[in-house]
Amino acid sequence: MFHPDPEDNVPDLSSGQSVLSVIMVGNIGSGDFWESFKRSHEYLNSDPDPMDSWTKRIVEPIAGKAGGEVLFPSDGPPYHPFQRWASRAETLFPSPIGLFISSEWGTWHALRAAILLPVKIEISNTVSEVSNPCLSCEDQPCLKICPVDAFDVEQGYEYLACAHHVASDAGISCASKGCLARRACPIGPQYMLSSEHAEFHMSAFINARKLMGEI
Ligand code: B12
Repeated sequence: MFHPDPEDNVPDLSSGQSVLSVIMVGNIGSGDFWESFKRSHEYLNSDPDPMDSWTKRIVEPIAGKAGGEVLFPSDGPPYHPFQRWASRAETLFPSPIGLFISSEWGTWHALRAAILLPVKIEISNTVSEVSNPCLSCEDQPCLKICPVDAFDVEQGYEYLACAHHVASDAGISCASKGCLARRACPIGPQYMLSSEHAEFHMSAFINARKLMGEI
């Protein structure tokens, strides 16, 4: 949770009230999150974007009871700066592959929703002394392993090169177990997504690119 500053670009509530607290909702790794999702009717019925609609069904009533509203990472474009907001709520750092990283669970978190509240909730955050683990990572395997060099510190993330590779026969490892670069990171391997969970996101990524006519 965090108390937004103007630079966070948190919009007002639809009533015009200012947002005084933001609760970030997400998952770290697969675990119970993935098992609960797999039991949802959204997943079992193969709804379009089932994780988004499942999250919406669960989180919106909770926010509504507290007089709040919910924003989702997929709202957009333009997208809300969920990575920035997550790094205001937790100690997270930018990694060279664009994903944000924790010194504990690596890049294995994802954001599912942000609950905006018109009240200021007390936060008992302890000040964290940890620094960005990427700064002391000499080998940087995440930047070396991608077969199509989709990650370039200067050029950024070449997502079309990534998508073409993942959709090809040569990209079967990324498609079925998740991004090779993300898996090469030495931080928090115990939080790595299960193959089934990773494959779900990779196929959503590829199907969206196909729908857009990009690959
Ligand atoms: C558009 C998008 C994509 C596009 C990227 C297009 C492109 N040209 O880069 C596509 C569809 C390709 C994509 C793919 C994936 N994405 Co994406 N994506 C987004 C989305 C919806 C919007 C990003 C955005 O434009 N934000 C707007 C800006 C203004 O927000 P911001 O927080 O201020 O931006 C900060 C970061 O973007 C960061 N940043 C951005 N690029 C870079 C690059 C470098 C080098 C660094 C250091 C920082 C950095 O700096 C900004 C300032 O803080 C976000 C959700 C969201 N709403 O943020 C997810 C999000 C970033 N994606 C996420 C993920 C996990 C993925 C995938 C790994 C999913 C998968 N298939 O498993 C893939 C593959 C990427 C990979 N192999 O690394 C997660 C990241 C979680 C994390 N640990 O950081 C997010 C937050 C979604 C979520 N639900 O959690 N994604």
